[in-house]
Amino acid sequence: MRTIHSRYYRHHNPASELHAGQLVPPFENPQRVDMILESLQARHHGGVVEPRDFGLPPLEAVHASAYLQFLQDAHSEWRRAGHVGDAIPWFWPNRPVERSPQGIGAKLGLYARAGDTPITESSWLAAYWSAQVAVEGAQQIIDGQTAAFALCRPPGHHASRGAYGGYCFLNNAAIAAAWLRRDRFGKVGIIDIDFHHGDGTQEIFYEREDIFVASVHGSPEQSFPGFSGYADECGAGDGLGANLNIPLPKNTGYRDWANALQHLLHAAEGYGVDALVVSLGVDTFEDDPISFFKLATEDFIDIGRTFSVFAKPTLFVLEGGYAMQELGENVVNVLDGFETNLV
Ligand code: Q9C
Ligand code: ZN
Repeated sequence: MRTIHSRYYRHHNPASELHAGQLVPPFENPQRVDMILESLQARHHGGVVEPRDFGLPPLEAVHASAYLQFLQDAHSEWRRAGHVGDAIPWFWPNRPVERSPQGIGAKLGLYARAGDTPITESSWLAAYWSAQVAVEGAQQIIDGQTAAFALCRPPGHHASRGAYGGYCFLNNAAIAAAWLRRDRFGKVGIIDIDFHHGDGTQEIFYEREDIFVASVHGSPEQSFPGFSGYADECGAGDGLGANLNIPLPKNTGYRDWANALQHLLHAAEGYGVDALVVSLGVDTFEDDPISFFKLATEDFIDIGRTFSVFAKPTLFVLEGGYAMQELGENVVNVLDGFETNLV
């Protein structure tokens, strides 16, 4: 399958990340994409193309315009306030906000859902093109490709309609799903297999019946984001029954994890989805530095195979995965598992 990729991924490159009370080198860094590109090339994948520029409309279908404006202005406001380096939030309202804040400090607290995602001078550029990569992938599915891989960076599934965090600014998978839905497909499914609960994606589509969202992830009692991802979150209003969560405990291995994925796909089938967006995180890997599942490198081949058996137009959208040494192999294993089953 074809890979869509933008060279602007390098433009989000923060100096450090707030992790367990320390500023450490970011887990989510440009080298991740380098590793994946290297494996794609080594294993002769179906070519890498740059996205077209679809502009702001696909982003505005999913995100609030005040939020998009904030992302574009945040770092210059940070500098105008006399701050140096990357913009990192340090206080939060933690209550309903009655008036829009004017200072950059308060704005960061209003729009950030976590302190782990610095905003640099060119983060917007990288996030914008990451989203365009996802839209281009969706467009290729609309134009008749059976599968495509959107090599997005920064990732997206923690970004909600009006908030960033968990390394995410724009919800690439949600933007792609909304694009697929608008242009051609009646019901779109998002299957999120990143280790972390896709809280942003869940929130964006929680009341919509035309986009089915399902996620398997580390249990909220034990892992980020911690405020959502419980099994009783089933959607609301028109979207009741269109959201499905399977949280799993520490040290879950492939057998249990794969059963959960089967369950998600079975539910998506029952719901009648006619295209799939896969939020593809490989931070379920046993040696991932910030996660606690026990999937092995070979298991990712079987994951790809499982999606190919589902036999719907499928867009893979990259999310997390931080074990640098095996990252490329794990990701390409999913794509290979998907493709080898087709022959
Ligand atoms: N102390 C994705 O995989 N960071 N995001 C918290 C842990 C949260 C992961 C740091 C991890 C977010 C796309
Ligand atoms: Zn993750």
